[in-house]
Amino acid sequence: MNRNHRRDFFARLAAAGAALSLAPARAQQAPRTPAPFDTPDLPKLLPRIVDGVKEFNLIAEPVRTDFIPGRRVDGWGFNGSIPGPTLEASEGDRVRVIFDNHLPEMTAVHWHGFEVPMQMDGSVGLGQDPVLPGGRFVYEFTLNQHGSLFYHSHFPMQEMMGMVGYFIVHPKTPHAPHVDRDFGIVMQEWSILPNNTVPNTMAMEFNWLTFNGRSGPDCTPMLVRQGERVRVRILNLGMDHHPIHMHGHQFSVTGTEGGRIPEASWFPENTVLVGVGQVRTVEFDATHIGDWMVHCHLPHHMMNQMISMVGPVARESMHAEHTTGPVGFYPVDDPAKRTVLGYPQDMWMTMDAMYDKPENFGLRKGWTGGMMGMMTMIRVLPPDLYDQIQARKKAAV
Ligand SMILES: [Cu+2]
Repeated sequence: MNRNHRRDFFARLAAAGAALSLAPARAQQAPRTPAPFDTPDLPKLLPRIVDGVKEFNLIAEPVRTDFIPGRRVDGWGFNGSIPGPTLEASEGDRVRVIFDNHLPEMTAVHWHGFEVPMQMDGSVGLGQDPVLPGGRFVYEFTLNQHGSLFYHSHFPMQEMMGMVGYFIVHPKTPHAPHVDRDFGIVMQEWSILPNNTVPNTMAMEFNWLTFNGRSGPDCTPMLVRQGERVRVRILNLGMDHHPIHMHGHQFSVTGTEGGRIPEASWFPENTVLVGVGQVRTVEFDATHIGDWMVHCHLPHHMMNQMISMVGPVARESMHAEHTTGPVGFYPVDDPAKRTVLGYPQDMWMTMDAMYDKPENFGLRKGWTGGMMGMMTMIRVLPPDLYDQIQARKKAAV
């Protein structure tokens, strides 16, 4: 029995209800229900069942949000959220989305990657008329596929105002090996000048980069108990392709926006390039305890509130008294060092108290200093700390 045959064999057994796992250490654990899909910092849109159809109410509307405390943004999203709430259904389901347009201009919803009748595709002009302000359109289709799918406005500037969200379609037969955690991240980029709240959708220089509508250090970390198997799905809808890097573990790319990759084609990486319009799904066994960064590796995407330097850094030589730099630059005591060309460069501001969430409990003092832009964490926790954080989360509700 080769490796793939063995996997098939176990998949069949698991489907038959046997509490089996490919990981020997977890073989005794039951049951094998799929892990819930978790998009930190984003809500879910729950359906009603109407005559056997999963019915969702989706509303396009202006949304006021904060990327970090104090960075107010007026964008457009769905049901009060940027990105929009996560929809979930299963392969074979019939779904109906009652869509209302509360924007001041026309729009529609495109179901990205869905194999649906053209009239349901949300491609305005070609497949349907635009949904006018105050208007309603009812989308209805049967899900004949599974995967990390998503929805978005098909008007490009509306995409850059924030209009995208996950629509996860779970497979009829769960994938093997079983994962204990299933996380989702939506990546977006924004150009918002200081003292403005409205994104400049035409700009090509982005100074705010977000995971699930937040920038580091405000991205709520993904919490994992040591030994668990983890899936992370990463969606990109912006103007740049983002190489997403994870510290502490190697992972396999196990899926794309088009579906599951056969295991024989998996390959190891620790940085996966997620192009615009794509989803990349990665999986790994969380064996190493630690607070591991997950971030875009483009240097400019690891920063907040970027503006061009017009101060000391742009000048050839400066007297020491003029080069102390704004608050937050790493302090240099030696006046001679302050005259080094190029100084200052990187920011160092720690704001741990501002991000005192249960999920951040136990992080090293000063952790906020290095977390900016498209940056979050996977915290692989020892069982006692994991339980302690869960208790704090419960107490905080
Ligand atoms: Cu990036």
